[in-house]
Amino acid sequence: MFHDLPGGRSRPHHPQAAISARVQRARRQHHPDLTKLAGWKAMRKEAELPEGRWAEERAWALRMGLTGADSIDDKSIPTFARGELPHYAGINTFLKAPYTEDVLEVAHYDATVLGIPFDGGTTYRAGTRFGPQGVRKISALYTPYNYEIGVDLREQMTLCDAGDVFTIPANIEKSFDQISRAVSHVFSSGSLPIMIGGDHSIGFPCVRGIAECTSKKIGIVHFDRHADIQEKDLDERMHTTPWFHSTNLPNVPAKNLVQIGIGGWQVPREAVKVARERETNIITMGDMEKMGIDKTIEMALEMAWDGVDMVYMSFDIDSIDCGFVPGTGWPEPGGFLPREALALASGIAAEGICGMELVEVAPPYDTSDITALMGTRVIVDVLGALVSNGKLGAHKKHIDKPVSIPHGEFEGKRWSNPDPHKVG
Ligand SMILES: [Mn+2]
Repeated sequence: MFHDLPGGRSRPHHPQAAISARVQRARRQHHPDLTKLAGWKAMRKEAELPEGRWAEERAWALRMGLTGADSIDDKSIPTFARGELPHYAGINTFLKAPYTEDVLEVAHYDATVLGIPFDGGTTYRAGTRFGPQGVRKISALYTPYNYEIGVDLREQMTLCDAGDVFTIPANIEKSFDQISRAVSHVFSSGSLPIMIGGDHSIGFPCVRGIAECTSKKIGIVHFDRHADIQEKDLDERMHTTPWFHSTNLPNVPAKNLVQIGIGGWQVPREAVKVARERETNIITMGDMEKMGIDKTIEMALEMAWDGVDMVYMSFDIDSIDCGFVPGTGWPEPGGFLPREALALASGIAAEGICGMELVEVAPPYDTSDITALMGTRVIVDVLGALVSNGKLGAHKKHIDKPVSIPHGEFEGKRWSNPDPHKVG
């Protein structure tokens, strides 16, 4: 017998019924349709991925790092750690990508990571000058493969790390000029520029660096809790101002600026006035929650891409709830959950981007590298989305005004003076 419970449910009343309910449950569990799960599909998809680059990397590691000791059975292990393994060893670049010490070489890679260690635009607590180092350090944790989307970045794209821009700590404008110059060099080469900040003031020189290499129009998708669109803050172009100056550029229309996640108690009213005047598009955290992730992506893409040729992505790590990203300059509760942020960033990247920045990671306030790890994850998820949607390199056809920056002349080899000073 079953007692009817309020709400129409019933529960077994005597032992016999309880046993039959258990049997029924057991039967249901005998034939689950695993093939409907992403987990099942992803397991099969891995078999389709090539492994040639991984084999090449191991062969290269043995050549660079010499063969390992006789006692080591795995003959792919070198004496000197080179390449991906072990994850705790090595001189870190982002994802242990090749370091293009000669920046002319970035042209040979699909994407280039560029560190921008600058926190002179910070209006509360500084520390993002260590952002590139923090992100690179924890990025060594990752393999280039993602199970769920079935992508192996090492096999399916080429990535390099061009190191950092030489910023000038006490001078925002000189730093901006250096940053624009560096970004324009990478963008002109055809490689996709991926900037790791640095505070959000770098948004303006990054966009300017791209915008000057093209006659085409650029939209911006901006993830943040803050609007960052006032003209000046504390009398300078601080990290609260990048979109005011970016949308002053002739080929960066304000109507194509989409700002996602804005809200809380840190949005200056001055910024709101500018957003209203320029008719930018603000989607609050609450809007995103009500519409859902897919609808938010759809709406943001529609507004950002309306009448432009390419879209730039700016991701402020503080758009994520500060409980997950303590290492940032202006923490604000009530932000994205990590999985929401990652899904949104991937969804925007799926249509292609002409460059991206990941800003406001401040390692001095970080705990267990979690903020830097989150930043790493945003970048690799964007790369994964670009690869899996075939959008890597889509920006190249819009480079119609490439810049060329002369290099200085230097004879000889660094650290090996053929005529060293003799002591005595
Ligand atoms: Mn922010």
